[in-house]
Amino acid sequence: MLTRRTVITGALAASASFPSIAQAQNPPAGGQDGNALPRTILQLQRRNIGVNGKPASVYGIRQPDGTLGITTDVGKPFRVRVENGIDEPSLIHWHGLTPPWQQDGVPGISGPPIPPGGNADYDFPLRFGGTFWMHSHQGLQEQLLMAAPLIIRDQRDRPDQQEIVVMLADFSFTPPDQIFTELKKGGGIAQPAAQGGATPVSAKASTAGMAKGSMAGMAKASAAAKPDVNDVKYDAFLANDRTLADPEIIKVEPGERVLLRIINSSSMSAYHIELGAIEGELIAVDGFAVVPVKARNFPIAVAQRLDIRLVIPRMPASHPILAVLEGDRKQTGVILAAGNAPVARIPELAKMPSTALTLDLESRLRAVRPLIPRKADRVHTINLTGDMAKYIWSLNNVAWTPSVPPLPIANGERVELVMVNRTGMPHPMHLHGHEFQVVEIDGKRFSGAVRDTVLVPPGRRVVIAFDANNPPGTWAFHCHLLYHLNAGMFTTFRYV
Ligand SMILES: [Cu+2]
Repeated sequence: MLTRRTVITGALAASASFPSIAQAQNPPAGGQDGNALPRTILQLQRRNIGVNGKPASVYGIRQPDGTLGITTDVGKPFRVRVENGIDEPSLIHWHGLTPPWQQDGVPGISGPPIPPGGNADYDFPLRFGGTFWMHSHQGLQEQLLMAAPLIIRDQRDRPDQQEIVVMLADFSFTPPDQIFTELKKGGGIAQPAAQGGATPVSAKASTAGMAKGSMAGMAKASAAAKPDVNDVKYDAFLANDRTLADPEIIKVEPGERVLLRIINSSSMSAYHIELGAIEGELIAVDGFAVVPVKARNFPIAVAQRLDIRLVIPRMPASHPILAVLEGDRKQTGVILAAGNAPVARIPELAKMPSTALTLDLESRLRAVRPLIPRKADRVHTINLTGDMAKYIWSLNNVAWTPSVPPLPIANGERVELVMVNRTGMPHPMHLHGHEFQVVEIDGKRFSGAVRDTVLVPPGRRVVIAFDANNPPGTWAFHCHLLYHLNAGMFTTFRYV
């Protein structure tokens, strides 16, 4: 049976077998700096935050001046030095960007992790702008908030709007390796009844109860009838490191335009973004423009981003921007304070439990710049598989180890990935190094969003297309739920 230890040691063994990649990192300091932009230093650090009135030691990715992450401009090179200031190896993935494969930040795939006290340099062109993020791909560090915004401004960004980044995270006082051990033992998991082997659980059976459920109905519903989400019981949900007991309060001007850049950096948690009385305009997902969609709430799966334009009403008022955990009442958020209105305390529980995320919005999204229509040169079918009871997660029934052969792709091909979720849980699937387009949901073709992470709910079939335009190398493809990834729901593509 696959254990976390075998995955981790396997990854280390794999990185040890890639000595040539070490040379791709740490080029001579200043070797190519010349007159070009200076390198932005990003320090991997321990830092302390307060959660539920208690101190918490977490990680952070900060510039020497304290700035979390990076804000830069499209067209500039991404010239960064990562300095590892923590006491274990680490490596940072630039989620959604398209660097050369050795700079993609996946330990054992792109290169070795950076040892404590070491550093690595990155330098590649930024092909597009938008809302991205960075996070550790090493072990379970992401659960300890080793993540930060990565914002690339472009011509879409109007000078007359205030930009507000909202970074969502799930937090536990339990150490991440203990969370994983308990998941493997079945502790703390809402176990669906009678789910033995890798048997598909009917999506309709597991979500219909929630969709229809009143609170009373929910309370009576058996575990099997609840949506199979939220298998980790978190202590808190954070928006910009804070809970609603002490939320970030952001000054805005009545009548002003705001661009919300919402980043779901949670390890395991998806949300419904609730804008309250304000109607927002969704203009991009995962950094890529979509035909605008107006609504007061929007779903966001793990690792996804939403760019939402708002116009603040002219009356002085405070406007909570909330993220309600899917299938639950727990919520987090920030408060936009316009004018001199009092800021009301927002409870940490919503009045009603929310539903599990669906593909309703995904199926309505349309890319502003879709891929050029073209027949696929290569199609890979990837069944999302697993065993909830043993907490083994896999692709095509193979839990990843470094000896799993990569799936082939070739330069210049149009590749389609047919993802079929044969488990009872939703999986947000992420492809590294290539933006993709959602082109089919359950047999219906359409010109959907261009993005880097797409949710595949239980029982559903989602097809994505991408151009194999970032050779050579080996690229990760995985479920972005941290403990699913850690359990083996991961594979690679390799240019052949
Ligand atoms: Cu998953």
